[in-house]
Amino acid sequence: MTTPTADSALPAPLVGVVMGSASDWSVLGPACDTLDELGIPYEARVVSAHRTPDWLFEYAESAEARGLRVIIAGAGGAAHLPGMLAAKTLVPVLGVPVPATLLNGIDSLLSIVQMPAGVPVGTLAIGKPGAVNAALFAAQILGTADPALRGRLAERRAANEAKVLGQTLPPQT
Ligand code: RP5
Repeated sequence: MTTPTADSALPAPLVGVVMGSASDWSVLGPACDTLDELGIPYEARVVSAHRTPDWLFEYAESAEARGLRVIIAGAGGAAHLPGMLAAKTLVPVLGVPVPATLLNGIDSLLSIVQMPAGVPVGTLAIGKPGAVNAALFAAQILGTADPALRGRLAERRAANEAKVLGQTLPPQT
């Protein structure tokens, strides 16, 4: 099946970044940027639970054998993509609610977070902050078995800390 792709330049993806529609790319793109920054190979694909259900099953069922260790799944509206993926694989799934409807992502958040007991989906914040945190969470999961990656994460935290500590407030007007 041919779907839009935007893979990392590195070979052998460890993280699958999937989204329900190409219209979700502006939200999920920052997750890929964060994975790039940390040197984590990924693949990015459009996989729709309701428009391409057979492709969803194929993607989830082949994920582990293809070497994926974490899946980041973003979707808007009813947002059943992360839960359906999680139902078909033991690879951990991190769900990112996308603000795609008049409900601004609250619908997606509630749909993704309310998985019944038995099939977990790790749910992040709505929109780009959730996408970036999903990438960082994926990095921390991979980092449990990759000391060099843990080091890069620690450097990133230290750089953010130094940035905040170096901030000064402008004079009040
Ligand atoms: C969901 O419906 C997608 O994840 C997207 O957020 C939303 C709207 O999709 P489009 O109609 O823009 O393709 O399946």
